[in-house]
Amino acid sequence: MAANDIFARIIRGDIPADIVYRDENCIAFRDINPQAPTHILVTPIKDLSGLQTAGDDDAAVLGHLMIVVRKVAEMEGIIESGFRCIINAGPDGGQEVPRLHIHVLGGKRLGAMLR
Ligand code: DGP
Repeated sequence: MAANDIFARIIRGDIPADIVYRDENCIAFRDINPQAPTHILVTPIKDLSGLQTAGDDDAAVLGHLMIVVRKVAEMEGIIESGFRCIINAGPDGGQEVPRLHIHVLGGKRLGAMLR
């Protein structure tokens, strides 16, 4: 059965989003609650509930997502200034939407997070 998470509904066009990139394997759109001047989510078309459920056969789609992150960063003009990618995975990772997605944040100097 096809997933019905909020991002699946954006992919299907059931609910609106500010889509900045789309191809046959993924979609990228602006986060509804941006944490930086640029805050874009890159998520696969394939139903994948998170990085925690990715299998060996998902290597190509995961690699593709990273290339799209780079393209989106170029489109947003943050390739030189820099950006941060975050994947929240599972409850302790703070994942709220049960579809694998990469947060792409930039447009300001982000504080250190890992200590
Ligand atoms: P995460 O915690 O990693 O699952 O992040 C989910 C992100 O999704 C969060 O930053 C807010 C964003 N979000 C949730 N619902 C919507 C929506 O309907 N539209 C858009 N554009 N973003 C959403």
